[in-house]
Amino acid sequence: MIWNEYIECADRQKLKEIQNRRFVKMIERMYYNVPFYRKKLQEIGLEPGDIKSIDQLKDLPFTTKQDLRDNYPFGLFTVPQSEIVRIHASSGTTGKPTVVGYTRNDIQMWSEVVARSLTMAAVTKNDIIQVAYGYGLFTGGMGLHYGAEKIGASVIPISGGNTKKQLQLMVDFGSTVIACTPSYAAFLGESIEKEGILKSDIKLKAGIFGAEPWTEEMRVQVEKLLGLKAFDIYGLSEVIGPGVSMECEHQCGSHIFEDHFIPEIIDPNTLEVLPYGELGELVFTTVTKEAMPLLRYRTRDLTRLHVERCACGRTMVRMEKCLGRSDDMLIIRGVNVFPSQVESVLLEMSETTPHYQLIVSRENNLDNLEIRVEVDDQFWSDEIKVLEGLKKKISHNISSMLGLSATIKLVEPNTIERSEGKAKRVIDNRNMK
Ligand code: DLL
Repeated sequence: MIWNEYIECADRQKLKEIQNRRFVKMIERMYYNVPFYRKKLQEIGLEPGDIKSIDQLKDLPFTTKQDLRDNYPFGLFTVPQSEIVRIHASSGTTGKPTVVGYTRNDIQMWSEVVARSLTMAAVTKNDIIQVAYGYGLFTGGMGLHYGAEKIGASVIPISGGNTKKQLQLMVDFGSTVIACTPSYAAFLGESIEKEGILKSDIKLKAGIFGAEPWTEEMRVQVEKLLGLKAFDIYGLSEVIGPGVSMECEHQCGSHIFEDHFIPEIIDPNTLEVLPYGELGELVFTTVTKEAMPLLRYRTRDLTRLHVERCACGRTMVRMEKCLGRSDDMLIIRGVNVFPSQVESVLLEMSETTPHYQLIVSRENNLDNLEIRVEVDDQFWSDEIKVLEGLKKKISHNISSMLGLSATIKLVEPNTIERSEGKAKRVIDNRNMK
């Protein structure tokens, strides 16, 4: 068990003092070592000595993914290459990957926050954890791996995919914890029966799910399929990887490890900081990272923050489940649509599975949203009337949730491609024309 009661349950004023001290040092490191940050601060007439408290964050410039790309590959590193012990990168769908470097201390800090995260899910050295996030440039596999090792749990570094083997080892080794994306967890769950495995042979007690948005309805599904308690873990490579925040047993938002990562919520249009409780874009400033500290990094993730003390005793700010990324938000005939809203509707109905896709097209200048919904085995029917009835029901539920009509296309069980990592929920054909 790894947790830091002194920090995680600290009085908020005390926490702020720690943050301030670390923040001042970080600004200095950035200013003197990274031309990009020096220029940004000089542009607003600030020198390191002028910055004394995180209360000044609101007046400092943002950093964006584009800034990371412009400084590709190592332009934002504050230490010489000889101090870098690891390099990860996020693939990105367009353009150059986003590169992240780690010093030895960064790796230690990362292992610590992941270990604290796993402790929230009651993982101990007596657990056997199957890490089914991808190992490689993606931070999921290695991130969970190091954190679990720090706790002393037995790690199975199986990486993503190879579902048959996953299930076989899960049974043979008696895995008690699984770490993977929620969409892959759903796939693993539905494969149990198909592989002829008895649910009673599976010993899982906790799932550490993240790397993509998922809903409360999805939680219920995966918990049922795998017989475990599902926890949400959040993070992004630019900030560190998984372990930026994590849900405790009370599951009322994910606690952000604020001694390392300082969150703000901004209005993505005006860029003004919003008060606790309001929905907006999450922004992070790192205060302890050595190799690649970030100043007000815009994540594009939309959520709310809450500061009231949690029943677990932790005082660190909690973030709600992400609604989605602002770049995943579809605007269809003027209406904002997040895949997670569609997921909520579909999973509230027992006839459908957690596998769906949103396909957007444009005909005669009019947007059309088609939702491909996979029907549960038990409900699939050869009778057109039955399927038509189901289609109508989904269509009605979707339009009352979204305020938008969508074309529903029911597809047979097991026809939507399963993902081993992050699920691809949206196909937008509008720009391709
Ligand atoms: O996905 C790191 C990670 C690995 C987190 C394993 C959790 C578990 P990236 O590939 O850089 O890093 O993608 C980061 O994924 O900005 C969010 O949009 C999304 N994301 C990550 N965790 C969650 C979550 C990893 N729990 C991007 N809920 C982030 C919703 C999430 N979205």
